[in-house]
Amino acid sequence: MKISIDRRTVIAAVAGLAATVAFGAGAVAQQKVLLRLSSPASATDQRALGLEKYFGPAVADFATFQPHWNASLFKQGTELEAIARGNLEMSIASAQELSTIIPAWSIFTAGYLLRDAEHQKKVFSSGVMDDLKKQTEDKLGVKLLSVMYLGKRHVNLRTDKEVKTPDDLAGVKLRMPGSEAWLFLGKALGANPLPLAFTEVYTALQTGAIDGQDNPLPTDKDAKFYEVTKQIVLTAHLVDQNYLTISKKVWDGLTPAQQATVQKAADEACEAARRAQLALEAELEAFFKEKGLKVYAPDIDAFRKKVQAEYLASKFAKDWPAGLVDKINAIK
Ligand code: KDO
Repeated sequence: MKISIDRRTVIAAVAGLAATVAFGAGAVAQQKVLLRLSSPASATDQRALGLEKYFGPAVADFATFQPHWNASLFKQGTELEAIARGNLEMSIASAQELSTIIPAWSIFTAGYLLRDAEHQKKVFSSGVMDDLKKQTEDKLGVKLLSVMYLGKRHVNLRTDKEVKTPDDLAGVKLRMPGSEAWLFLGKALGANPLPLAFTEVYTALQTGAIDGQDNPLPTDKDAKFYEVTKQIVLTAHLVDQNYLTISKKVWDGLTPAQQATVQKAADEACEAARRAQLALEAELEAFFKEKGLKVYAPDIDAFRKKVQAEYLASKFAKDWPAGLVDKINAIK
């Protein structure tokens, strides 16, 4: 039998095939899970770099990682609510934010509790936080994937009077992120805390609306706070941690293999960012001195004593799970 195919049939067949391919590709693309992350972190922050390099590509087979930096999608502090409402898939959350919804989280907002990056990582994976993590999933629909090291927070001032003890911070207008737990930390340090969004801090320092702010050295460099301040007091009052979070609903919609890939990618990205932050912390003192800032250690014992006493006597401590401070301290 002779099969004859005319030109029109060929064109129609090719067009049909093209449509099938296009539709097929579209269908595959549509099946990809969209993972939008919103954070006030800048695109050059080590956490952002770590996630873009190690998280996005590792999940690309089944998910589109779409980060929005500089709080360009959601305002700082509103991300958890956005996830809970199904409007956002991922965020970089702080214990301070979590404590506004689940008060027990305030334990991780206490100054001079976590000792360093290693301690922070061990505490996160030790099991002592399991109950808090579970409550966060159940009440908020937010799953904590991994812990992120932001660095040791230090006081950074535009004034040049030296600070040795908490008394020297009396009356100093110290910007803190806008939540009760953050403001309490500023007060515990001896300062007069003022709430302000991270994205507004540079201008507030420049204009003198605030006398100072507190952040880890890598953040001070990244946000260029050294351009508008004169000194960094190495108070190391908080080993700051953030958590890489994902919507529990989105997580539950992934296959077990995809969940394992997301978890591994999250851990690797956070580990890379942690190493980068630590390396920067080790070298930045010299950078700031070169820029003309005074960088020095105050009487850390005086700060530690005051801050710890303030926290233990605070209303926050009443919400802390019994025995958790001791368990955290016992992790070596
Ligand atoms: C800040 O607002 O000072 C802070 O350092 C608080 C952190 O918890 C974190 O949210 C961070 O900002 C942002 O990611 C910007 O780096």
